[in-house]
Amino acid sequence: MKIYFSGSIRGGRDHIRWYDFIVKELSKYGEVVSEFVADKSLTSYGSLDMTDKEIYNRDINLIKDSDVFIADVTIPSLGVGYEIAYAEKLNKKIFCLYYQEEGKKISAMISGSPFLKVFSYKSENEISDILKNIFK
Ligand code: 6IA
Repeated sequence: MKIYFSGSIRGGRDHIRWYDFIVKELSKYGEVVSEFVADKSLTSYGSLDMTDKEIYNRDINLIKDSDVFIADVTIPSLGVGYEIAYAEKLNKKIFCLYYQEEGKKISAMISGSPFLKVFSYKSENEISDILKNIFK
């Protein structure tokens, strides 16, 4: 089982501790092919020795090759939104997770889409339960 995990990079890295936890949990169910999203050394400014074209091509190929697509959509990110739409066009199974905060709502294009399953969480335990349900 190949899992593509998508999370904000240039959109902002404030949520990285959650990405790290999600990637660790996902590794129980398959190979996470985009572990770099949770890489603490990857700041929004950059640390990778790749051009944007190389990043784009590599990530699109990884999405094409994956069986499941999971995104954390808490932090709005153009790249994450683009990848979700791309995965949708490839008919991938897509699950979006977000941290539920009082007074904040995620984009209607995510929560209103019939092609995505969306889950909110407030704790690591809730993330574990959501993923257990997805992969059961
Ligand atoms: O617009 P964003 O940068 O927030 O988009 C984040 C999404 O795009 C992630 O889910 C990744 O799959 C993909 N992505 C964007 N940038 C990169 C990247 N390096 N490496 C891998 N995937 C990426 C950016 C390096 C840069 C900070 C030097």
